[in-house]
Amino acid sequence: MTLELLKRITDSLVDGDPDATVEGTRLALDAGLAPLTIISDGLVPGMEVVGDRFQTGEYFLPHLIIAASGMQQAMELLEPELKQRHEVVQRLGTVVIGTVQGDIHEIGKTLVATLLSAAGFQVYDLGVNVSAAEFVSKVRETNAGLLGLSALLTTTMTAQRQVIDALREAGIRDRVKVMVGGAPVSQEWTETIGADGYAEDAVGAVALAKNLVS
Ligand code: B1M
Repeated sequence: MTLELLKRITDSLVDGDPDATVEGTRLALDAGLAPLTIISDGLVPGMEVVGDRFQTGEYFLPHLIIAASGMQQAMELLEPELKQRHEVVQRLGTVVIGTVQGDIHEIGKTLVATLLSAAGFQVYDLGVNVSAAEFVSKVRETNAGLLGLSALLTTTMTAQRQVIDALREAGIRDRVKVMVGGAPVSQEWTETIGADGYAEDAVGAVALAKNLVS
């Protein structure tokens, strides 16, 4: 039953049927599945198949857009559940997060922001296509101890380095820990650009954030 429900969600993304994605997500929640299981075992595998088919030329941009719309609508259902299940008693710290300039991929970044918020961080999500100057300005304004930079394209991950350089130029690099993530990002890249930490997924990002602020 559980596997069937998760497969139904995965298939709905691959088939480009956002209504079925939302319906499957609602059924999975009603059946008592944890929101994180629905994301990691239902939604993410579907997005991976869509991405792979795009890469091999079997799918085109409209397929990506339709699948992303299904995933986003499902996330709207799951976000309140994710937050509700982590009753927050104290603020762990302040995080500014966004997707770097030139990059409009928002699903992974938003998932990271949601889980950080659910874990007890005060989160300022600047959205997508965020310039280095905007990141610097928000870190200053909020006095955030942590900055999260998401990049999904090999062509935009270099903007993560530009943000770190901009923090240094603004004289506030030592006041904020920088964590980076996104599909093309690696530990090696993190060290190359002088970031403070890298997480492969949203759950890992929460653990890393707690570690960096402790
Ligand atoms: Co785009 N896209 N896309 N896309 N897209 C990828 C990334 C791609 C790998 C597809 C492919 O070719 N297989 C490829 C990049 C290739 C590369 O650079 N090596 C690609 C491309 C080429 C493009 C365009 C250039 C296509 C074009 O126009 N010809 C274009 C670029 C637009 C731009 O940004 N300037 C483009 C556009 C789009 C859409 C707009 C259609 C849509 C995004 C819609 C939206 O976000 N609102 C889209 C989508 C949906 C994808 C795929 C299919 C799925 C991304 C996603 O949402 N995954 C993607 C293929 C893939 O990843 N398999 C692809 C689900 C999400 C939960 O995972 O985002 O990886 P992810 O986030 C994870 C981790 O990475 C990590 O945690 C998250 C949760 O576990 N993480 C962090 C992310 N940020 C983090 C930050 C952290 C820590 C962890 O700390 C701060």
